[in-house]
Amino acid sequence: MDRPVYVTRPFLPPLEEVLPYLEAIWDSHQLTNAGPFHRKFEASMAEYLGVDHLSLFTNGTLALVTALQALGIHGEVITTPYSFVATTHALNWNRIKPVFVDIDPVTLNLDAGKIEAAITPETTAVLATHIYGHPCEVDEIQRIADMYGLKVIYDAAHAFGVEDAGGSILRHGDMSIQSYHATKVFTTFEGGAIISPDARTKRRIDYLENFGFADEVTVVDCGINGKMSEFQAALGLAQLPHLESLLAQRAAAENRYRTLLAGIKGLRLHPPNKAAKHNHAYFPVFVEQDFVFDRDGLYSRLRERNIYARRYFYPLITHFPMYRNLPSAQPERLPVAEEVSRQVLCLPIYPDLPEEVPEEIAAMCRT
Ligand code: T4K
Repeated sequence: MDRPVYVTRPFLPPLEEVLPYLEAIWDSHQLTNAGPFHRKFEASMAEYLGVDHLSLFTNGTLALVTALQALGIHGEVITTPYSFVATTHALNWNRIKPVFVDIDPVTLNLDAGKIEAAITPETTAVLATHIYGHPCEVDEIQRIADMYGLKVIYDAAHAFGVEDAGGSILRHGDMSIQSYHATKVFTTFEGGAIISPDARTKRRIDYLENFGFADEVTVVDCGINGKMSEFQAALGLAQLPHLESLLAQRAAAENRYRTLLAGIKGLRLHPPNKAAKHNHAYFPVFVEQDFVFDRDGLYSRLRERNIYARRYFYPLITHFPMYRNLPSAQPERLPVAEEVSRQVLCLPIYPDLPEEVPEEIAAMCRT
């Protein structure tokens, strides 16, 4: 490729659509602290996603750290080794012990069938990621949580706009978090949100993200500064009108890959997302033993052609020094995650992905 092709490329709304927002900010001098764009974007985003109680955050990681605080999670939390490291770091920041459980070989989400065996008297919650936007086994996870009195938190950083038959995937569990980072389907440069189940919980989240202030003189808890700025909110408002067409372009890119890469020996495609509405956020492929190269060989050959695929998620979180000595992090306890992590390569996918990219990758894989 003439120009580098990265795993993703954020959509930016035309600058002339953003400028009026900037002019209004320059006019009002309201830069942050729940200003008019923040309020409008929060309401618009909740409406778009089909949820009632959404609190904007400055990024997804702080949203997750705060969600765990708000729910009073402590002790041990059952979680997945196959996610972005922020999922587990958010537990660590709350001095919570992660207990890793293997993933399902098909969905690559936390294997609900293995949760019960990992529960101890210290377990207070399950933290699962809807990986690549594929919904977790939400009903089974809730059944187990109800039986053992556990909370459920979903890291929905990849699941922007994903819906199951009943509506937004974000309505499940006790809380879900989102990320609007530059690399995500929907971006405010940095950004995130917590989706709460009711207005009371949202109010508490709104206190917690603003140092715990309930009003000018009342601090109700040890909160943090997790607020989204007016600039980020303005970017969000400018992006929203473009979303549906961006999702359609992503779907077309995924279809192109599926057609061109079908039937290549040793190159396994992730099954299409079964969700009622999907966001085509990632396009992972899995390099098996009978492929012409190994996974890193394919990764390097693509780089030589200026195509920068990424190994999301390799290494596993359980390989990082702050987690690898935990008993639940031992490779023999996580055989599926270990194997998938060695095989995975996420190919570039974004709305204006040049058509030659899937063609070039397919041609290379077929040589
Ligand atoms: N939970 C999950 C499951 C997550 O995936 C994430 C974030 C979080 C929680 C935490 O949410 P945030 O706190 O981030 O809101 C990236 C992102 O930094 C990270 O946000 C994301 N997950 C993760 C999956 O990927 P890197 O280290 O791969 O990013 P980077 O800078 O290498 O970017 C990848 C490619 O994207 C670049 O090669 C080019 C393109 N890119 C990137 C940026 C930052 C752009 O074109 N423009 C840009 O501004 O981690």
